[in-house]
Amino acid sequence: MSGKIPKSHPRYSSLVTRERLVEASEQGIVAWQGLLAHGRGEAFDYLLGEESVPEAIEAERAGASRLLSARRGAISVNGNVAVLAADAVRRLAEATGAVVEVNLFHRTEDRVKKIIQLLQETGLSTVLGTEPDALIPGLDHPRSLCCREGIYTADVVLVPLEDGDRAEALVGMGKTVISIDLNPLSRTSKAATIAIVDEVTRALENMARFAEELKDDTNAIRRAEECYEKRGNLAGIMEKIRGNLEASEG
Ligand code: PTJ
Repeated sequence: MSGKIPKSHPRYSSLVTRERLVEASEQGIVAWQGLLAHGRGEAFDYLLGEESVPEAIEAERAGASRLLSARRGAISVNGNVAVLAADAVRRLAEATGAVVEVNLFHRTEDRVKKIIQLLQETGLSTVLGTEPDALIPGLDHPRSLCCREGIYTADVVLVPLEDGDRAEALVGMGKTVISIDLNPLSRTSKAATIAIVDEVTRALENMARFAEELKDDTNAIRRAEECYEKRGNLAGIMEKIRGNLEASEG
């Protein structure tokens, strides 16, 4: 399908990404609702200049460092994340030792299996999610289902493209929550301990690179964690959006 999009199109890569997500919905990997979520993300990405702004890079370095210093790290993966960034998830998991767990809002067992297969095709040997044996307290939808070996006992959880109430519930369990969400105003960004406002493919690739670079440098890991201050970081992101809007007014 993406072969039909001319390479000369000014929005080529964005259109190819959309086609991949549409194909993955037809294959039962991405939820239909995931297409709507992607459109919302694209709008915020546009406002941010479709690049990883310095505030995002700083949060990505802090997030990768926090996963490296975790007692038990977990990376939660849904349909959109698997299609957009499976290989970066593998690299990040390998560099940090975090476990990968499929956790879905629109959960069906068929989707869980397909997403695990997609992740395993990158070379990831263990992916949790098919046999949840614990519940996140306070949630009455399928995202509460999780694995004791994974998200349930992790002290640090990375939640890309999340719905806000699970992020809040995980923080309520005393966990450090790292979110990736292009909407700086979302409940997820507000609830997270470290809120990365960046496109998920870029964000996970940057995090994987930072984790690979920093993994043996405990001083650099500590410095990256200490440098991050959420309120100032999100204020910088809002400033960037404001500046881009003002610049476009001419
Ligand atoms: O695969 P499932 O069943 O778990 O469903 C996944 C979705 C994404 C459908 C589900 O979690 C959902 O409905 O999420 P929301 O509540 O729509 O929130 C998704 C958030 O992710 C929104 O704030 C979007 O702005 C943001 N977002 C969408 N695409 C991207 C993104 N952020 C970063 N990168 C993206 N590519």
